[in-house]
Amino acid sequence: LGDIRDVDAALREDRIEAYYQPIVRLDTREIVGLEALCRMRLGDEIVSAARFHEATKDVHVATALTARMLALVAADVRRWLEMGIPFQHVGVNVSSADMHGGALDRVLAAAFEREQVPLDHVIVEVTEAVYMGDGDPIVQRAIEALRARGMRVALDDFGTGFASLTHLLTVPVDIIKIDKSFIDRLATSNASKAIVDGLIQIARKLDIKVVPEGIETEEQARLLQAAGSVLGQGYLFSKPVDRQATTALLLGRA
Ligand code: G
Ligand code: G
Ligand code: MN
Ligand code: NA
Repeated sequence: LGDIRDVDAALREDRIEAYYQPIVRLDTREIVGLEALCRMRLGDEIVSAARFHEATKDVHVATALTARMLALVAADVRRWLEMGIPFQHVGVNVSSADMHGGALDRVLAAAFEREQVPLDHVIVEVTEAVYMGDGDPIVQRAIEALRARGMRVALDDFGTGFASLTHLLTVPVDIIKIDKSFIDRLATSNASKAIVDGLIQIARKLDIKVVPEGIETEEQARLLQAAGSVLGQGYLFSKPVDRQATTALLLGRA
């Protein structure tokens, strides 16, 4: 596993699946969106993306995996829209290879337009590691191109890169996803609490939405709500689940 050949085989044998984790309103726990996460089927086992992350450093594997995920996600969203589910948005994760490939906005637009899914339902999650230092102009242009087509951009794992705040000066983003490491220590570390409170304030003043990630306890949810966060994501609300389970969640029947 984690080997390029394993991911290649999974792609060829149609063993890549899209799982989804809900993003909820902290006050009502209503689902407002989803994050799509790729999984590999291996016999009866479902393997998480963390375990084949190494292979996605290969440009061809990363590109093929993104293409497959986009096709799966776009088809799922079309089904949910056809079912009349008041579905707001889905986040897709993209890799450094995708961002540097030069045509990411076209690839995404083509995938969703093929399923007649309007692009304003799409959020592109760009991980901080993709930025490397201060403002890669290629990444910046890629983000601008996505937004020009009506997609929204989220900075994923926000706070883990040493230039996090600098990005807010140079890159036009719609959403920041506060990294789980800050949420883990929210209730026990004054520094974590201060940083998270500060990020929520900064985001509000910049008209950027925040999604704290990795919420596992009611105490964390309460602290985040008190700090002014409207939304949240984490195991407290739901783990990532397959398409059928996601449909049940969206219909309120889970
Ligand atoms: O879902 P999981 O905990 O396995 O995710 C592990 C890591 O893999 C996370 O950093 C997540 O962002 C990344 N990841 C999950 N799904 C995808 C995907 O479809 N594409 C890319 N590029 N990364 C993904
Ligand atoms: O890097 P990225 O933020 O895309 O990673 C998302 C991954 O984090 C998902 O694969 C998901 O499995 C994992 N995750 C989401 N919520 C929680 C949580 O509450 N606790 C833990 N341990 N992992 C989570
Ligand atoms: Mn993500
Ligand atoms: Na994250």
